Amino acid sequence: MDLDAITEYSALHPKPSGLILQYGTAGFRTKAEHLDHVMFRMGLLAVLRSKQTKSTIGVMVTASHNPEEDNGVKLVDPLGEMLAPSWEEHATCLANAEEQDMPRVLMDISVKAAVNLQQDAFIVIGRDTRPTSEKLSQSVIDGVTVLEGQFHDYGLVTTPQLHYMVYCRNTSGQYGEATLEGYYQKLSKAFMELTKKTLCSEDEYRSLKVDCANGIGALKLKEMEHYVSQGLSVQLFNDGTKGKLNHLCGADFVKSHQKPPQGMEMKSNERCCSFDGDADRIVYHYLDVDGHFHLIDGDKIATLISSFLKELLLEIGESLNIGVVQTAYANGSSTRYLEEVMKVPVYCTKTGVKHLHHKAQEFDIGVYFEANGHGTVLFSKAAETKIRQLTKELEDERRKAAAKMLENVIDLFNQAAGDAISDMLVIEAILMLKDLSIQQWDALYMDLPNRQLKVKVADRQVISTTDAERQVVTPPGLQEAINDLVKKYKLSRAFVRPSGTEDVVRVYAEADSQENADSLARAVSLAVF
Ligand code: NG1
Ligand code: ZN
Repeated sequence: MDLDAITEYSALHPKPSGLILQYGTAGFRTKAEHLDHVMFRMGLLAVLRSKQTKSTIGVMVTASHNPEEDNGVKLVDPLGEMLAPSWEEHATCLANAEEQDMPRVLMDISVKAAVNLQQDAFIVIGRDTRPTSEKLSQSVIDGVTVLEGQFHDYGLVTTPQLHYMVYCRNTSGQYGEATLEGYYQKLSKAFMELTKKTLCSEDEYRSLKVDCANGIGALKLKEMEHYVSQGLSVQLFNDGTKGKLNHLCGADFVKSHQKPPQGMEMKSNERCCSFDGDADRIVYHYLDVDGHFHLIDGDKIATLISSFLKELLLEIGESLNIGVVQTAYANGSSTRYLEEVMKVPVYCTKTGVKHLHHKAQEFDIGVYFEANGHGTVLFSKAAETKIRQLTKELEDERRKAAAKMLENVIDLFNQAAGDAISDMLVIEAILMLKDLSIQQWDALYMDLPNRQLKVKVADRQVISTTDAERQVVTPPGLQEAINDLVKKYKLSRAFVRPSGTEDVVRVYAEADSQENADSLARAVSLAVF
């Protein structure tokens, strides 16, 4: 390691003294102007991680659904998954080291993590459409170069596209080709195969309105459009040509305000969806004939997908186990429907996709979605091999066709990360195949009215939780206070937890009516103070 060169380059990306940042649930995220040194240092860290794992590592510059003025960075581990927890700690140490200490901290990490500095390193870099992203990704590249890592800059890509590239490169191209063309080809081939014999050919089923949050999703959907245009016609709104990123639109806005996005013309009963700013989340929505807004969130997406997969398995006659993974934010009605009506086992993990992803890996088929629309389906290697084998071996035509369908579903899901484009294509295919309208899908179960609030407190870390964040441990007395409030309402549930991405405590409540959910959420917020 050339410490002089590191010191010299680091001086071009100086750390504002005293600034402390945390590698949180989604990496580092804050105002873009505070991030230059973090980007440079994450370039350095990615090289160490790549040397240690002898694999390609990804660096994505994005702040997802956060305001346009923010930015962020996260590292992507070899199989496209989130950075390992011990390296999150290294990331935090490195980002917070004062200028003069940084080279030493870097050395310490490489010793602690037993990094062989002679090993080659390869980094892939991607960024979203924020005005600050290009310059910040250049700072990442500076960090990579000073440690003599090789790199490929994919430029503008969605977060899940970068995860896909990392996964492809570390599986010798078996998963797919590590190019955008490879990504579009793989997904569109699976989608077209799946939908070529669909029941319905009416235009109504083939057209979908997409709110792109004025983000990267718009650019990438435009690139992809012609690959799938025979099966699906997408009409893009909030494509970034006029509005501001994530402002009054996008999946996060729609989910948290339970309102239609601005900038989208919605007629009654038209099928619409919203991506978030880096296109790893998706929610669906529509207006009914009375003009009422209906949100179809990650929970209902998980339900649609798992019921489709269960039926396919039944048809194939193969007993692979399916598990659905949710967080405490999952609507109580969805959990009840999955367990009691669909009879699939449901598990609850802490918030943050890495926890859900990890749990979903325990099943032959692991379906995971956060209520906010971030999720995917994972197939174990054994299950995938079995299904591919069945498509060749089965003689019964119906069973064979079902196995082929499942094979295409495997190819259509992004196995590395939740992906709005891939999820959208899966959902569209299922709706076409089942001849389901958005209203019929919505009617699977009725969401319990719910409310999410944010509370600003002096130190959010005084709140600690257990039981997948559903119970408060500290401060003492708070859980009892919540229990007493919950008892006052019917069909009610409430919990609080410190956010991993914002300096707030989040409050969630559900109850038998919107008024009651609102009132419970407000009462719990007051108990938090
Ligand atoms: P925090 O800020 O920890 O609640 C939010 C989302 C998570 C996840 C992360 C990363 C909610 C309630 N929380 O985390 O689900 O998506 O951001 O983007 O939606
Ligand atoms: Zn996102």
